[in-house]
Amino acid sequence: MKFFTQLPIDTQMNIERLLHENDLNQNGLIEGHELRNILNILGMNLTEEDFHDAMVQIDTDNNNVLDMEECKEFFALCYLEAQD
Ligand SMILES: [Ca+2]
Ligand SMILES: [Ca+2]
Repeated sequence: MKFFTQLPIDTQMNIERLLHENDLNQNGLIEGHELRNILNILGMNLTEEDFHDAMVQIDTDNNNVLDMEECKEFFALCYLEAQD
């Protein structure tokens, strides 16, 4: 959680809400189609190739599932990069 905890608390809450609202089957994991929804909401329209790269980048423990912690870190990094 090295990036996520650097965010303002309201931004942390926004990211958590976004993830939970888009965890459509409420299994605590973000599947590919759920990630697509989130990226669309954020206005990030990635190509298939970039989308695949993002999924690989998010899955930091390489177990082929994206959990909430991994997704929080990814979106925190996106947010922090957008601030520069
Ligand atoms: Ca899910
Ligand atoms: Ca994972």
